[in-house]
Amino acid sequence: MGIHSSKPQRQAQVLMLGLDGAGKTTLLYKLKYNESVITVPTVGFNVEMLQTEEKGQELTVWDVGGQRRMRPHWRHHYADTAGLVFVVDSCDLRRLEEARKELDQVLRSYSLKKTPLVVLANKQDVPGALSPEELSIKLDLKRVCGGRAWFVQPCSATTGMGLEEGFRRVVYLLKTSLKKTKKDIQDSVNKLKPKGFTIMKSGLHCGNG
Ligand code: G3D
Ligand code: MG
Repeated sequence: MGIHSSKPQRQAQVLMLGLDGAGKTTLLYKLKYNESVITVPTVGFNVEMLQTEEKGQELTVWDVGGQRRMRPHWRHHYADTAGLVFVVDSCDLRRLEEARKELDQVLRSYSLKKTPLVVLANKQDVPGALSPEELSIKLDLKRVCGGRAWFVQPCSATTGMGLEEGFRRVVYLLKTSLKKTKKDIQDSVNKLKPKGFTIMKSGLHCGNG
């Protein structure tokens, strides 16, 4: 991931949202260039193409500023969005409720009704970070995700842990019909590369409606 292909076969637009400070810009550039960048609050957006291992599938990832004044602009990106990534700072307990409300609001949009969602439980390198299971409860994912495929991926934008798995998961959900069972999702996770086993260690937090 992160390398441009000369002949992309397929392209999908992924919208990456989350509160300011969640780590969106850091993780985008870690994935793209494997570099740790010093970020400033994103005003407007960053957009990068990511090449995946999935038969030339290319993702255009939009990292839209998460500051309060930027959030009303999120909806301008909904129409063309095939997959949604919501990044959460797993250590910022104080703002989890704010994150939950924003996610709930985003998912209520008619344009995103069936759009699959991957929640990136970021900053897992920090001691005390909430686990994916704790986050799915705090964000009330089973309820707010109704009718869509979703998955929670633990990651760290600083170390790179879990980032590729998270975006591989996006590709998988884009291609998987909602009728697929949890068992199918579990089987596919088992087939992921060894790095993906971190998902298994902490349990599988996903749903299909
Ligand atoms: P945003 O784009 O979602 O607003 P940024 O968030 O990417 O700008 O990151 C906000 C701050 O969180 C940055 O620190 C960044 O280095 C830090 N950060 C991002 N991801 C991680 C992570 O996985 N682990 C840790 N420990 N820190 C992370 P500063 O100090 O520049 O504000
Ligand atoms: Mg940013």
